[in-house]
Amino acid sequence: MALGIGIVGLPNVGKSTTFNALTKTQNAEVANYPFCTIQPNRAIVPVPDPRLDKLTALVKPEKEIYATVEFVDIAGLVKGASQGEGLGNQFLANIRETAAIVHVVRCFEDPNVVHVSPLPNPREDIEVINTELMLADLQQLEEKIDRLSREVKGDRKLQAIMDVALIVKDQLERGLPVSAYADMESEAYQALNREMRFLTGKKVIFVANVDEDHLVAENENVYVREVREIAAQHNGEFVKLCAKLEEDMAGLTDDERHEFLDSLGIEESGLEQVIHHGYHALGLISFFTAGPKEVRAWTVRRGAKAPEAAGVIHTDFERGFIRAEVIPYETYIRLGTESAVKAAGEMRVEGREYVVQDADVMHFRFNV
Ligand SMILES: Nc1nc2c(ncn2[C@@H]2O[C@H](COP(=O)(O)OP(=O)(O)OP(=O)(O)O)[C@@H](O)[C@H]2O)c(=O)[nH]1
Ligand SMILES: [Mg+2]
Repeated sequence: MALGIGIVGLPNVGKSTTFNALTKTQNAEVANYPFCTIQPNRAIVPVPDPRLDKLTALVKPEKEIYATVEFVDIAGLVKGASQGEGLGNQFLANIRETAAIVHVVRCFEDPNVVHVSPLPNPREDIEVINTELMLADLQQLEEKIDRLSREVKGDRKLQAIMDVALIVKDQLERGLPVSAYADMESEAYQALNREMRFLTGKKVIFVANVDEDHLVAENENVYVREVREIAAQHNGEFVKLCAKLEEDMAGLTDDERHEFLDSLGIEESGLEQVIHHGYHALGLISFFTAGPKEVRAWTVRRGAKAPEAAGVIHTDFERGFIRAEVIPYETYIRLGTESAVKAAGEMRVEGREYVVQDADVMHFRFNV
């Protein structure tokens, strides 16, 4: 299962350019007029992970398999989208399925690119999108509350869900996103969200799309600063990138790309940052499996115990879980091979209560 991230923003802010760069393909038509994206574009992309590469270099398997993220690129949203204005509304359903949102904000000035307003105005732009997302959530929730108010008479257990629904509705009416709800871990909220898939309940990664000149830290423009501030206020992640540049880099080899980034004084490409912030926002970590056939990265919740991690690979592994053999990543790299780790007595045998650590190299014993 790939982790899903939906890309939202006003028209012509660089969503499809970012999407194309992310997917290293050219399948989302990029054009200088609003509403260029008509059908949602989806792509599943590998999560770059230098640790996995290092492990692969040691193990020399037949295949190296990265964890994956699915990106969904939709048409730009405009004021009134939740009421059917523009083309955005019909695509919001595609965003509901995703786990997190990338909110692309225009921070570049280019008289040649048609835009809703002549100059970027991140605060206003973000506001427009957030309002539309909240209105879409509110609309859907009102219908749900109608249904619930009937159903709750026959099933008192639904009252807890109804209570949450009413609090969230009140919040939305006051202009607060669903994510402002205090107890998102509660069973009632989770049950409600499983059905509603609230747009404004998702983690957000704000992406400031700048032009080349403003990419380096010394030369940061006011727009970027504003997005960074707003991201912090919203408890969101923040990434600065130049979509155009990312797209150009998509054609380069890994080595060429790193050389290029070095010359700009940047460590990680904007796209790698988007993916990593996505992982972070969602509280996800990777663990690895390593054998002669394949070295592979898997995705699991931070805090997950060994049987849950086993279940990511196969449900049988979880059902019949006996134990996990674990080599911490650093140990593997230090000693170089699994047999060296075993010989040094550093391979650990862990049970059901073991909490998986980021980059653990794992092997599961099971019996079904
Ligand atoms: N100068 C400059 N132009 C950019 C940048 N990013 C995107 N553009 C241009 O802006 C225009 C729109 O880009 P898209 O990626 O299609 O925008 P979008 O957000 O997907 O637009 P819709 O799908 O219509 O909502 C294209 O002409 C891009 O080349 C950038 O960083 N700098
Ligand atoms: Mg587009």
